[in-house]
This record gives sequence, C-alpha cells and structure tokens, in this order.
Amino acid sequence: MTTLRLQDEIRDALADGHPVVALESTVIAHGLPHPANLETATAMEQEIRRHGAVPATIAVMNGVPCIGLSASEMERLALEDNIRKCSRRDLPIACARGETGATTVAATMILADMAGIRIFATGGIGGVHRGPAMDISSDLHELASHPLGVVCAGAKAILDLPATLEVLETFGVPVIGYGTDTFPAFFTRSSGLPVDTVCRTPDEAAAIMISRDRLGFRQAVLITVPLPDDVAIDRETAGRAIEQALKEADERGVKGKDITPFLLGRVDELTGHASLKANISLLLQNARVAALTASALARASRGG
Ligand code: PSU
Ligand code: MN
Repeated sequence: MTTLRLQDEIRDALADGHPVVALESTVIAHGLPHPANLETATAMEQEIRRHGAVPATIAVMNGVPCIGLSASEMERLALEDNIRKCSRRDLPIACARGETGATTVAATMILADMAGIRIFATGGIGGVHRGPAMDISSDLHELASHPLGVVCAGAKAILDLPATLEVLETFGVPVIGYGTDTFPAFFTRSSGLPVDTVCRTPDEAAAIMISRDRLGFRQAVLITVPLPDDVAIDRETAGRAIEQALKEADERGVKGKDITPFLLGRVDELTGHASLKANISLLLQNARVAALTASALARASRGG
C-alpha cells in the first residue's frame, strides 16, 4: 500500500469524526493564473475553517501523495511550471519517479477516499468533451467508485453537458441541485438541463449521502451549486467565447490533458477575465457549502 502523508490536524479530525473537506490542486497548478491561484487556494482553506471544518488540499509532493499541504508546498504548486497534472493513470508514474504533481478531481477523489475523507470541494468537474474525438474525463469514472460528496458548480461549460449527465446516470451518480432544479454550467448559473433532485440545506444533501451508504453504494453524490448571481456570465457571452476557444484548440491541435487548461485560459481572455472572477467566486462558495455539508454529515453520524 502506498503510504499517504497526512497532516496531524487532519488525522486527528478524521479520528474524532470532525468535518474535513478535501480540495484538489490541479486548479492551483493548471487551472488559475498566478497569483490568483495561490490566493484562491489559501482563501478556500480559510473559508472551510470559518465554517467549522478542516481543509485538506491534496497533491503529490516529491513522489509522496499528501493529504494537507504546507504554505510553501502550496506556493510551489502555484509557481512552478513543471508540475504534472495527475489523474489516476499519472499517480503511479509521479510516485515512482519522485515527481511533484497536482491532482485532478479524479485523483483527488482516489486519495481523499484512501484517507477516509467524505466531502470534497472543487470548481467544475471534467466530463464528456464536445466534438468527434472520444475524450471523456476520468473524473466521471472515479465519481462512479468513491463514496464522497463532491461539491461543484456543475461541469465546465466547455463540455458536452447532456452527454456528461448521461454518463453520470449510467454510472449511478445522483446529481443534486443545491437550491436549483437545473444543472449549473460553471460560469453560467443554469444549463437548462434537469438535476435528479433539489436540496435546500446541507442536512438534506448529507441525508442522501447517508442513504447511499446504507444501501452499500460506492458512487459519489454530486452536489451542484450555481455560482453567485453577481459574477455569473450570461449564456450567450459564455457560448461565444467557448465556440471561439474550441475553434482555436482545433486549429492548433491541442489535445489530451492540455485541452482543459487551454480552453479555460482562452475563455478567460475572451471574456475580458470575467471568467476568472466567476471561477474564484464559485470556488469559495463551493468551499463554504462543502464545509457546511461536512458538518451536517458529522452531526448526523454522531447522532447515529
Ligand atoms: N475546472 C476548473 N478548473 C480546473 C479543472 C476543472 O474550473 O482546473 C481541472 C480539474 O482538476 C478537473 C480537470 O479534474 O480539470 C479535468 O481535466 P480533464 O478534462 O483533462 O480530465
Ligand atoms: Mn481528457
């Protein structure tokens, strides 16, 4: 078994049944520009603490999977440009070669589950890409087999959202709309596509996770939160920027693990950085909802 490095505070919280929220690191290394990446990662940790939970940012540092990072480790992920983007297939390579890697939603779920963490906050999950090339994020595959609650703003709008929801259905992942009856599309509040159920409180969301556990299911529960109204980008503006970014990606032959960072970066430039502002705001909101849900889950578990 690979040994995880767990920060003492996180180990104690897990042992005592206190709420813990996992955070990914690809958003730091590949998702947001410097210095917004470091500021946002730090602010997410603070937001989680403010709402009564312990943050656990996850990454591979010098070949060691780490649950909880020091300030200087976060800074390394935010500054260095040779950080490997780690999904499941990359973890054995990064560990064997002593590399430092940022974990995607997929790899973060794997490591969080190994550590016994039950709630994870991120921006937008990966999904089925548009276009003829068969590019399906391994985020979807891992959502099928780790019993976490994953708080997100839906899937990135650069994706094929109807196909993404179909795959989630096939894999048996319940999709909750947190205060909404439609699936949020990252920097727009609604994709217009229906969710499986609406929850209005953290306790309601936690109750669905508890039923999932009682049924013995291993699927994640996806808790989707629309981004705050004041930073949302309207569907037409976002749609135009996405079309343009997709066209450029195609012309330049951007593929594989590079496509998501490329599209997010171009959409940000094309929206005059409205998408960066939206991204930061939704990440903080998701951190808060995750902390509240982790607390609700901890209370429910203590109550029997
Ligand atoms: N959403 C964002 N920023 C990101 C990502 C998603 O707003 O940086 C990252 C997540 O880590 C997600 C990954 O797991 O992109 C998906 O990459 P891919 O499509 O290559 O599986
Ligand atoms: Mn992919």
